[in-house]
Amino acid sequence: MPTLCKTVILAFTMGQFPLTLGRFIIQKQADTGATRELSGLLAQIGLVGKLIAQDLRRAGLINILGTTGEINVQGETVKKLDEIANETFLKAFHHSGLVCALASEEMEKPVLLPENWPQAKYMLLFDPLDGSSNTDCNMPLGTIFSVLKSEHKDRMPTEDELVRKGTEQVAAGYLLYGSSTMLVYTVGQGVHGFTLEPGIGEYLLSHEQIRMPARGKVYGVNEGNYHKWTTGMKKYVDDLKIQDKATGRPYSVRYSGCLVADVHRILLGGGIYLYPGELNKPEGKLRLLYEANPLAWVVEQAGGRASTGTMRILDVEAKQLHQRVPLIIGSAEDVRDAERHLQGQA
Ligand code: AHM
Ligand code: MG
Repeated sequence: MPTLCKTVILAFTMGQFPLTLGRFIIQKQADTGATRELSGLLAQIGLVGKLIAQDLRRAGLINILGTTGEINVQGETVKKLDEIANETFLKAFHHSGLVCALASEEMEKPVLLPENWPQAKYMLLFDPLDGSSNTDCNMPLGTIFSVLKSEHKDRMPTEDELVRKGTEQVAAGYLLYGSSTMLVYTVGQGVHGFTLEPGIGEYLLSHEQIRMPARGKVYGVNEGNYHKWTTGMKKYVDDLKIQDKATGRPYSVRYSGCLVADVHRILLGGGIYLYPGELNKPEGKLRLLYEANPLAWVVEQAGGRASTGTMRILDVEAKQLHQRVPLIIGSAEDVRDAERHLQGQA
């Protein structure tokens, strides 16, 4: 029996009919005060996710692995799939009537879309392909997105107006391309996860109102950077390896090289992910506007915590589009422990 039939029959026998992303968004529109445009925007991100997932599934067969030979604005090697995923976003949102500006990890400057103005007041920031070192070895990848709303009724936003604090987001989330494709998002009233049912090409609600455990048993960090860390950071990770009195075991390491996959694991099962500032690079590696902010909001909405080590991520003053920030994110108690160590209090 095809898997789809099994999914639907299982849902029926449990007295439910599977809820699609589209249906769920419309149902929630009234409760959350989301506008029709925001609902349309989220649905369009779902479509982009399906297109990227399709490319990733075939990547090893159609010569789209490897690099383009270019270096992006971050000084990083551009993978062919980075460029393809970015193009997919651009095509999906040009002339969509859904957003008036786009900004991405792969583009030095935002793209303004006057053709969508004044209908579209939203602005979309995204990392089209997170964890792109994983492309060539069939490991998980992600997409991260953050949505802002222009305050001006009478004019298009300027490029600078995309550079805003995390607390100003109106929607945020990610797509995870793993053993299945998932879309997880928040509009500020909890976090919901949808799994793509490949048989019908629909996202079905699989994780409603996700809540994170207050403490977990795993940590994710690139420990190859140990010698670059501050004393507090080294001590924190050293302490995680000591047998815990309550559980009788140390924390386990789980690090995939894909922020989305590592945060998703923690969102569901608890734990902590760290990309800290380093002695010679206190700003860390990850980007504030389209990596840290959206994931921080998702995690907070699920009861977790996201910090630079000294302050809440969502309160960090945004000064530049591609600004970097240290990121300590996960279960609230684990993040508080890390903060104590990083502030030299442990
Ligand atoms: P990317 O957006 O260029 O892929 O960079 C972000 C990635 C994260 O997904 C991941 O957690 C981290 O960078 C891995 O970095 P490192 O290879 O230094 O551990
Ligand atoms: Mg990334």
